[in-house]
Amino acid sequence: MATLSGALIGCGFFAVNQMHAWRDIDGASIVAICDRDPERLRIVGDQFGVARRYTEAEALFDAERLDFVDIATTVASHRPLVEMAAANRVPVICQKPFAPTLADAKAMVAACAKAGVPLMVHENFRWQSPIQAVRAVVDSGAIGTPFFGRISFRSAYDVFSGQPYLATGKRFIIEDLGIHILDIARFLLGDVSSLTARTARINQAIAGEDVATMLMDHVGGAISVVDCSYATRLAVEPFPETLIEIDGSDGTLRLAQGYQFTVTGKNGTTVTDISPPLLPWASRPWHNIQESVLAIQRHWVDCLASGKEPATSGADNLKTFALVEAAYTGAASQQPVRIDDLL
Ligand code: NAD
Ligand code: 89Y
Repeated sequence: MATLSGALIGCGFFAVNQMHAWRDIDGASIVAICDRDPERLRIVGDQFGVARRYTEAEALFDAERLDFVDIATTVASHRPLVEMAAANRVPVICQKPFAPTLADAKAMVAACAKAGVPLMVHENFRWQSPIQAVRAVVDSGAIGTPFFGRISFRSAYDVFSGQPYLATGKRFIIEDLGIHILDIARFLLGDVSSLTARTARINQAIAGEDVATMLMDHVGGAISVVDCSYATRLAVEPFPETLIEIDGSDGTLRLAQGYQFTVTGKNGTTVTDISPPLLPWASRPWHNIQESVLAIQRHWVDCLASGKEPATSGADNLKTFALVEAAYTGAASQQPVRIDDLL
């Protein structure tokens, strides 16, 4: 396969994982990087041996012939940068949260569609190997038709030291983390017709909500509870594990802390350890997120080569983003929100 030439925009905290993953992928290479902060540009450029460096995205697009661009900045810059990629006819990956609002997200999807440019949101949690293993069991029919799910992320891990901006926004856990867990619920149980939400702020030192509980009706008939907290102190800190319970017509599955996976079907129960691999450049406890970065970036390269739409395309991500918007409006109004009314 010919090697695709990519550029990374945004060389901050999380982009380092993306750069490691690009180095592990045969079909793609990062030939240029961009960051407004010259110090971040220097650190990442030196660490990964990238000589072509830009402090302005316009200059990057003007000077480089690119097969794709990988946007790893924070949300405020996503819309202008995605629209710049579309205007330059460059296929684009954009980090989550895709946009500040659903209206922005729709405009970004429309801009890429109009330009005929592939667009993938870096919605990586569903690419964690334990989550893929759960989906494989659901698809196998071993537990029958799912009628209930609980997708849960509860932790007291200090995410603010690595990502200080998370403490300052009016929106926190749903926009930052819940977005992944809502996406996993869609991935496992299908699209959602209505959502009811409640939120709370337990840590008074931050601006946004750090606890969210959401109840969803899935189009296929299942009900799920998605619950997220960064205010939950446990005996053993589970960050960043997503715990999953699904009950089906013929059995159940449980993905418990420590990646213990129990499946009970018509023929009995199996218990397996489905811990994710620790990649050579990864470090605990982030390793499940880090392996999913490699997986989603591989998927992007496969999709560009085959012309397939990425699983978390911009169009797909609108359906996850709508759940985020519904959770905020529903928590404010204390009323259920119909998802079709938003899309
Ligand atoms: P960060 O602030 O550490 O890094 C962002 C970088 O982008 C900074 O160096 C900044 O100078 C640069 N930047 C901002 N606007 C720019 C512009 N217009 N042009 C060029 N450079 C620009 O942020 P982070 O913690 O690395 O987070 C980046 C994104 O990654 C966020 O959207 C965050 O939600 C997401 N993230 C995703 C995961 C995941 O698992 N998918 C995990 C952590 C963070
Ligand atoms: O930003 C978040 C994400 O996407 O995964 C975990 C995180 O880093 C902190 O909540």
